[in-house]
This record gives sequence, C-alpha cells and structure tokens, in this order.
Amino acid sequence: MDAQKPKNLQELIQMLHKIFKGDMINVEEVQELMESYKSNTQDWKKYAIFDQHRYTRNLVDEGNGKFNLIVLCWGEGHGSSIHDHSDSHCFMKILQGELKETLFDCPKGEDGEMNERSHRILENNSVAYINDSIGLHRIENVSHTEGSVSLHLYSPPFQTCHVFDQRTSHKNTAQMTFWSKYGERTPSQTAVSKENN
Ligand code: CSS
Ligand code: FE2
Repeated sequence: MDAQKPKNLQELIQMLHKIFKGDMINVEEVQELMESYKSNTQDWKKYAIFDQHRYTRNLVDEGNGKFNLIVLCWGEGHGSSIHDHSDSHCFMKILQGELKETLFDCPKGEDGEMNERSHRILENNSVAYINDSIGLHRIENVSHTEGSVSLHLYSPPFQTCHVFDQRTSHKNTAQMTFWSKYGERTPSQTAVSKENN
C-alpha cells in the first residue's frame, strides 16, 4: 500500500521526523515522500525571504538534530558556487519556478578546469538528490523573469562545506549561514560570514 501523502508542509515535516528517527536512511523513501507533497505557497511563504543580491537560506526545522530543513530563495540570475555537501545527504525539492543543476566530477588535485559532467533543469515539485560520492554541483536560477524557491533537507546537518573554483579546481571552506530562522530574520553578521555557497 502507498504511504500517506502529506497534505501540507507541516504534515511533511511530521512524516520526515518519523522516518529520520531510526539510524538508516532510505534515500528513495525520503525522495518519494518529498515528491508526494504538492507545493502550496501558503505553507512556506513566511520562510521565503528574498535578497536582491544573492540567494538566501531560511531555516524551517532542525529535525530533532537529525536533519536541517531549509527554504532557499533564488532571485533572477542568482546561483551557488560549485560545492560539496560535507558527507551529508542532500535532498532538494522545487517549490516554485525551476533551477538548473550542473554536475561536476570531484577534482583530483588543483589541476586546472573542472570537468562538467552534465546539467539538467529541475522542474516544480521535483526532488533531486546528491551526496559527495555522486559528485559536486552548482545550482542556478537562470530565469530572467521569475524567482525560484527550493526546499533542502540535509542529513546530518552541516555548518561548513567546500566550494570550488571552476577554472583552477581550487578548494575553499565556506560557512553556511541563515538569512532567517523559523520565519524571523536573523541579526546581520560580519561581512565574511554573509557569503553564500
Ligand atoms: N549548498 C547550497 C544549496 S545547493 S544544494 C546551500 O545550502 O546553501
Ligand atoms: Fe548543493
């Protein structure tokens, strides 16, 4: 029998809490559950706080310490660096608009241009999955007319990741920060920690 479909974001969060209680993560199960939630703007608009200059990260739920659930808001033309996911699982559901995902091989050293493996457009309500053994990626809202919103689940939660320079493969550590938590704008931080990844 098919599992229950979450009627709204709150139900999705409750169901995620249940399936992350144990120590094993079934990637397909999480992906299917997140896909079965049909995005409704009313559910997540309080987390969707955009910035003019770069994409924002807005904390929705801390998953009893097992995962972070985050709404990301991508203005027109906003994108991430090429990055890894700190040995965590990354699930990414599109809540509004579309996002372009470009996949890269993990560089062996600092030895020139990074190899671009593939790219695809992620459509509304779809769920993408990545981890460090699959590779690295860059996420972009390539639209000139519409903002995009995505829901990310990272397990276990992480506070730093690696970012990569496409031309040189040079790797840096980057801090992940929140633009808002539980719908409340977080106090502004120092210039360095404002950078997104
Ligand atoms: N790494 C980005 C989003 S792409 S998975 C972030 O969470 O800031
Ligand atoms: Fe990512």
